[in-house]
Amino acid sequence: MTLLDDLRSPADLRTMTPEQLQQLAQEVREFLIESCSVTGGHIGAGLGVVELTIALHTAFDTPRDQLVWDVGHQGYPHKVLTGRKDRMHTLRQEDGISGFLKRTESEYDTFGAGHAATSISAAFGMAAARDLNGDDFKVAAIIGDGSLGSGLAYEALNNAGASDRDFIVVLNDNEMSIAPNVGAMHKYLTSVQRNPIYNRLRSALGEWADHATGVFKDAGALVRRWEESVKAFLTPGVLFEELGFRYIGPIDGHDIPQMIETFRAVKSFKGPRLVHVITTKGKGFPAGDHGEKWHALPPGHDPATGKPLKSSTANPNYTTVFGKALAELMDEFPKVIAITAAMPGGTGTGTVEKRHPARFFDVGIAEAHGVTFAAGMATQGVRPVVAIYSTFLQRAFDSIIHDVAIQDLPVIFCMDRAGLVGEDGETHGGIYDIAYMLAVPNMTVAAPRDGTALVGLLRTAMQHDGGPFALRYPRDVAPDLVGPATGIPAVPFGTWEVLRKGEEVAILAVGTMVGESLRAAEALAAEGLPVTVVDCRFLKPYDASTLTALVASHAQLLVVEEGTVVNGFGAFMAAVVGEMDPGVRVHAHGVPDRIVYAASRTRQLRQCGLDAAGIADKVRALHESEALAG
Ligand SMILES: Cc1ncc(C[n+]2csc(CCOP(=O)(O)OP(=O)(O)O)c2C)c(N)n1
Repeated sequence: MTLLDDLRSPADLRTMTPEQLQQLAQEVREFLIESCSVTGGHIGAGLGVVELTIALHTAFDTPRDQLVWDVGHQGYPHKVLTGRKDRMHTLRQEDGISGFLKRTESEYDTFGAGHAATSISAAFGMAAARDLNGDDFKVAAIIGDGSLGSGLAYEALNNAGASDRDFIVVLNDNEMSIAPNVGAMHKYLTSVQRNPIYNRLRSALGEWADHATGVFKDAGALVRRWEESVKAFLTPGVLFEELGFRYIGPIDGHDIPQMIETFRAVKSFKGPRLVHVITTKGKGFPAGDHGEKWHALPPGHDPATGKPLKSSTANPNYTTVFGKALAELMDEFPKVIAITAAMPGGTGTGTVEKRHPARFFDVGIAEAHGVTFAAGMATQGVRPVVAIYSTFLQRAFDSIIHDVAIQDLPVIFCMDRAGLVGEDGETHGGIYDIAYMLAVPNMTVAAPRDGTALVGLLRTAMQHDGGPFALRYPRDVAPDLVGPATGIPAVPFGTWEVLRKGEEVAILAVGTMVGESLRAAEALAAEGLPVTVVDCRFLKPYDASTLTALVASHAQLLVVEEGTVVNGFGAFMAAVVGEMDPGVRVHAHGVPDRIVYAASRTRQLRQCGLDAAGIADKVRALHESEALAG
């Protein structure tokens, strides 16, 4: 039996010796490396905070004290220590435990997350409610240095620092976002890390002053005053101090006894305080602590090297197609630049960083800023391509309307992970972008059915002499092999393509749903039900002449989209067709109005009826209802 096998709850940690806690850290690390090699997952961040998690649960009285982890991807050690070790083999799977933290999963998960930089706001809200309720537990937000670059984090610090509430922020500084961190805050933290000498002196003096008695009492007060007056010049955490936080650190985030001692002391301090902890992302991974490489690993990898056990022969995914095409098209379009919000690898824009470094901008985890920054560039004749996942672009909705659309600026939005995203689950689902982009005046909205169409539409967007242009594409392998961008023509603006002609029912398919609809049509044709299939690659502006012809020749239109059915393309078409010919029925078939939880993307599509079988079922049902009505 190991210590980890014996652990029943975090309360057990509080009875362990420092040596046992150290051994436990080793066991947790080994367990996670092994377990994630089967399930896959975000291993890097968790490996970096094994000791920090142990120290927090030891020093704080969890679950009474509330720990609020930012993003939640670093929560694997927290899961293992809070009774979920035996379910780790179900991580990120259908009906399994989440890859992030989730209130319904454990009383220790105080606040659900997945998006970055919410922890300080949420934790400060909890502290405010605690005070209103007359409670006295502790609340601590644990946020990474990458997420600290986000506007939301500053808004929260600004709000909390002006209060005198009992409130703690733990800054987990590993110098990494997913990629190496960027920005002035990062530079500042690095300089703080490298200059801990004064801080140590200050802590020692402060402690002495606090405990000075007798003849030294006056000297103690003097030291306190000196500390106050010089700290503005010398304290490493002066920025946080100026924001109203008492700064403690930097401390070694792998030294469990030092952290426990610090957190215990910090618990007794008053007002907002920030503890700066230095950790190494991916620590202990057998192949080295390479933070970015081990950020996330696929299911079925070699625990020693991180390499997948099965080699993949599949086509490249849309991200790869996009990144390569963008870098190539930028040779032809000298005014185009690329913007990422801390995800050069995830969005494929790392290719631009290599090929056109001066035309590549990583703004950090700052989606709203990234969009308004793009708007500013667009006023100067530059054509920005903003590559942000559909789910994270939600953060920038106001910037899209207020800064881009109202001024009709030619910003190109490339929304990767649009649609169902599989194992990352409900926090990362890209199912709202059709609804939110269609609602924006001046916005062109387009979706490719394959990789070649993605490149063609990207070219169309770069050539388009108009306002903003949004392109959505899925977390999936492209169904085709894509040639060099130079050989791929633009897709004619605002057009649809009729791919298959049938009778009675026409399927208006969007992006990923084109292939599924064609497969459905094939099955239906074999049953004597020939249906029309249209690739609606432009959702807005829609192809009015093709739509008019379809309305004239079909009794029913089935709009199929990998996005929420509420206010999506189906709803849009229903309104348009209702005006054209109220006799034609329009049915919206998309992601139902419910939360779609983690499962493989294939399973999620099945659950929503968004695969060939589900689409064919829908057509059959329409046909039967028409036959009954007729
Ligand atoms: C709003 C938002 N944008 C982007 C992401 C993608 N993302 C997940 S983790 C991460 C890096 C977080 O870095 P940091 O806060 O330093 O935490 P660490 O991974 O180092 O623990 C990013 C960019 C996200 N989760 N949320």
